Amino acid sequence: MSGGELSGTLLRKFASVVGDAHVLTGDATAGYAVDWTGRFRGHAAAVLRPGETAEVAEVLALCREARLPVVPQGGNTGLVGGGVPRHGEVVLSLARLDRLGPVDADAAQVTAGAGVTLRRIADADPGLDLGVLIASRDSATIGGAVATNAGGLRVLRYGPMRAQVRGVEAVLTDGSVVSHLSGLVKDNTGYDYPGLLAGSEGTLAVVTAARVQLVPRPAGPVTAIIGLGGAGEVHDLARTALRTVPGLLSAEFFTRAGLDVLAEHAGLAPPLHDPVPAFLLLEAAGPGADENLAGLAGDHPVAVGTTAADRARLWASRERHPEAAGFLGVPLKLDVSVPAAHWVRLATEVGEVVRAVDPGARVIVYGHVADGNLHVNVVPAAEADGRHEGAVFGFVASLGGSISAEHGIGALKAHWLPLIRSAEERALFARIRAAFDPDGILNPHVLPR
Ligand code: 2HG
Ligand code: ZN
Repeated sequence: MSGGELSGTLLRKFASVVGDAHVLTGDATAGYAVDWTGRFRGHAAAVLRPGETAEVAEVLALCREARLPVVPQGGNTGLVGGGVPRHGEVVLSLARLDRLGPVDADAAQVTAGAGVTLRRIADADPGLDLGVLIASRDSATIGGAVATNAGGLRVLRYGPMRAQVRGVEAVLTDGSVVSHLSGLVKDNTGYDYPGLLAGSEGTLAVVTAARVQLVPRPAGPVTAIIGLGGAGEVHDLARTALRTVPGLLSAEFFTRAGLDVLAEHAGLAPPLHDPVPAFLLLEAAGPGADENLAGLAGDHPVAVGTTAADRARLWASRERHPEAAGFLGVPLKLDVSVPAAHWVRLATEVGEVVRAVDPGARVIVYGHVADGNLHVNVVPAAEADGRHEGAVFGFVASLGGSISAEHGIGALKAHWLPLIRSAEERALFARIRAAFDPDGILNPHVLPR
């Protein structure tokens, strides 16, 4: 069965599980069928909004019985089309699973339903914080962040989402619930399926809750934006910061090109008045953080913020970069990483690589310099027929890099997975997938089978 053909009987069965109000069809599904960039659009056969894990299990069992493809969706902040029903699938929205447990102060952990936003988890305890910080934290939910192994602005310090996960509860397509939420740090009792589900992009099981390790809230954070001559200087200074600033939390890169777009279209005030081409944002916490950052800036132009308001103002220059390309057109968001030694080449040459296949394309680069991760936002002038992805991913592969540093493969990159994963690896992926979801109903168009 495919989208648009759901029988009244099946819709009534769904409604008997989740309630009439939570089976959406027709126009009511529109917001669930497009990503926020507008790049990925589809059509949902129906949107189902269960409120309990048991309802997720019943709904999935019904979908399996009907061989109905399902796209799990959290806050719909993904950038690779992984949560959009591009082929008329049923959308399984986990937004209503929004129960946040009490913080376990002894373990510094909390259990959150899949629909809890990252902001709520970060704010759950005044002395603790979530190690993963992403710009979309007000909408992005923990289920989606686990399923995509979200990265973000503090990976250099705390690692990606997988590193924060101490356990998950998830529903398999046969309706069975697997749950391992005790949060033990040491627990060698079999396969680490929570680790496997992290980054599985909704292809193996539906994550309904996660047990998350929290980190001590950074004390006295200081944010600095340093103006530099180019990506080479950014890379060198970020390396020095990694070696010499013990409380370093973030090392972020952006350029004047992106800032100019944000100034023109969003009225963003530039952080520095000096006409420098490249910027390094550093954030550090703990004793000596401000002296450490001032020492690193040396004679370069620098803006420093220590109050919440000043830091937020400085961060806006970096955190609003994902919006910049959207002011120029419908962007392609390519998210790549390379070994540290090649990052400067990637950052300086990728614009030319894109323009070789589309001379009129606009390219805005920024990213997480300490992780070798660059965001290449492309606004095509020529048809978006795969030429941009092909050019960038081919270049990245030639540098020994990855075509997805943090956003996942989704639908956007599925075609290029063989560039960086061998036939043997992909065969193993397929076997794992078949073991979890033998009928292939979960996100069938995400990650090739
Ligand atoms: C970021 O680092 C996000 O800001 C989004 O990963 C990147 O929109 C993008 O391309
Ligand atoms: Zn990022």
